[in-house]
Amino acid sequence: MAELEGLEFGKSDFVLLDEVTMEQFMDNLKLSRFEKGRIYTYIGEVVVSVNPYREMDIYGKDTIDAYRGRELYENPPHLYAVSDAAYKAMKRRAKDTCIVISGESGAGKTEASKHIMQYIAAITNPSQKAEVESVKNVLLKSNCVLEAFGNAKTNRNDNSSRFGKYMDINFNFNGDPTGGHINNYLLEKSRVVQQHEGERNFHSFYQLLRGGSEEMLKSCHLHNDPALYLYTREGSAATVSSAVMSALDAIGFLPEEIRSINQILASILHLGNVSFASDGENIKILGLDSVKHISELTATDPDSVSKSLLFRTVATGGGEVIEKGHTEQDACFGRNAFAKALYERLFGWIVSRINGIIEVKDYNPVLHGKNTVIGVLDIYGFEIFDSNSFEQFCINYCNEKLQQLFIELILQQEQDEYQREGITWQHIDYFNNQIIVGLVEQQHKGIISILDEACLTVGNVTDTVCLESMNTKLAQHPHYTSRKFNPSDKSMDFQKHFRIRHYAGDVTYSVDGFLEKNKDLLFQDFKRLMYNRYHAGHSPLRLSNSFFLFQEPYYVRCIKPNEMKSPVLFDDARCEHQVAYLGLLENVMVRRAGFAYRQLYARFLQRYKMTCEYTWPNHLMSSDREAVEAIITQHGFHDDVAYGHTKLFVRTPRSLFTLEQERAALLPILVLFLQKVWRGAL
Ligand code: AOV
Ligand code: MG
Repeated sequence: MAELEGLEFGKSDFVLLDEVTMEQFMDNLKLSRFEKGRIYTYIGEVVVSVNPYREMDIYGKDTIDAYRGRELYENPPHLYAVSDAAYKAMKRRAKDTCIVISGESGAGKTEASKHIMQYIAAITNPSQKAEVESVKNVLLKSNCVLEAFGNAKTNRNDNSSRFGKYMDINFNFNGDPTGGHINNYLLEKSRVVQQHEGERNFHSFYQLLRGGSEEMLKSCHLHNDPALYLYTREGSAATVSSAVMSALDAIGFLPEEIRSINQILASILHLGNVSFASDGENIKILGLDSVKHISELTATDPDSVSKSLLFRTVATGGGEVIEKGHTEQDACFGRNAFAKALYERLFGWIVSRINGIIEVKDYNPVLHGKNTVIGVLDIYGFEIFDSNSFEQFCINYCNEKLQQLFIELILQQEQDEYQREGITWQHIDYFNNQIIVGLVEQQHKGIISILDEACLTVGNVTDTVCLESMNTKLAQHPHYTSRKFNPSDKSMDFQKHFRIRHYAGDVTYSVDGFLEKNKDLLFQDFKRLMYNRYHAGHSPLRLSNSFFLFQEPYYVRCIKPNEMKSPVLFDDARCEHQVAYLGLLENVMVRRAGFAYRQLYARFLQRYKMTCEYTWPNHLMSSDREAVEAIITQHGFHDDVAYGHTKLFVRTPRSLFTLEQERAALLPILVLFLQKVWRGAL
């Protein structure tokens, strides 16, 4: 528990509250912490972070130095302390760790992930080896590129992540980064062709138009005004940086690759400007110049481009293949689908290219020791808009799943372990959102199964028919409703809407386009990612529960203080709502009654036996447990521990810290001793 801050900053760990009530929690969060510029507070090892919406002077080199190698409770709460804890755990125990960042859209997840990466980069490679420096450089710069292509302004966040990101950093036995891997999940590609009012397309388009050199724009037949292109017309032109081009260069993209990226972006913009007119019978292309540019930029024949925009190839009953003319509506749909697919592949290619550059090469476990990993998970946050579609459904499901993992690990497993170990324990109740996860993913009855079934059904199954099927199958579900069950609710349409009571709030979804989007191949990947619980290998199944069996997770829980992006406003109701649905109060209760540290008797003994005369070098007691009791008694920590069937439980980290210090002080003496033994002096 962090104790070094003065009393004026309240409790730096919510576990220390006099009473665990919502009132005390909120007072501490708002009055003692946020309003005094203390944006981080702990619940044990979990960091609660409130977005300050202003530059904070807490990320400089001095701060990094203050946290380097220190224990959590030695300094005021900070992301750096948790990053250091994850790093130390990985290094000391050769264990993979991960940092999971959650919170709603605009709560500060992506910023947190960047600070974490920066910290890890800053504290590693003290000997400045060139190859390690270059890996670190690529890892840091890749954020800038991923944000350019995967982030956009939404109504909730000016720099909103429109994809999920899980970044692995690999370390050698020295604890220096040797490489990494980025997994990206479900890019919101519909944004390429359409944005909500007040929102923008991906940053990359504006960066190209506003930041590209005159020569480059000319070669792509572009003008620098986003208003000239259908796909960027809606979004106002905010200031853009051209940092992305230099980042691509610094990462190692070749000049011709950068040129190709620009050409694909330009082709997408030109595609948007192709429109169609119908004479009643056939349709024709308006904007042949755009077609010409596309064909030049993609090195294809203009006639083939036109043809692919106007016709589709269909198989007849007799096995023949014929070309069928599009209707005007089909043609627009096809054009948009093409633009989305192009962008999606471009994004996928950029990520795999970065991965190719940073993948761990020539690693020999025999020579270099075990290769360990720290993962940083930064997904798109829970979001509710005026109109919510399939994309929001996926994003919110993803958040629901993350909350479920948090509950399982922090609230459930912790309590299960006390029970298993025979530790006296007052059970804490909490809301388990498994029921909502089930509503979405349950086999046969869940929403995804219903959608899959509809997609497989031959014949004219429409989104509305699918909604009816959901209404029938989910009528009894307490977290599902639709107009059918709520005839008086005029905010919902019979044919169109259903509502899910999510852990973070009610969201009304419109089923328009659900089936089409569900068929999408990328979504299939996303589903596998979420579903598969037993895959132990590398991505793309990182969010599955088995993930946590192999990695030790650390949590950052981000809170958005207000909807205005204001640095001074703390909206009590909105914040309290987030604290409630994130389960933070329950987290405090479990933690408070709980124990910060636990270890198997044998392992504890192995590490600390040198600190006690009765256990060094070997003990003569009848069990390891008794030997551990001897260590604890000698240090006077008896009141701070509980003895389980197989493990020792330590309440506060301070006791452990004392033991660690003593061990560290004794180590040089021990080394001298051993050297003498080896030399035969003793
Ligand atoms: P998100 O990742 O949680 O939303 P961001 O990390 O993008 O949210 O944060 C939103 C904005 O809040 C940033 O662009 C900054 O202006 C500000 N901000 C966040 N954290 C800090 C900080 N520590 N210091 C200063 N400003 C901060 V989303 O990706 O939309 O779910 O999908
Ligand atoms: Mg983000």
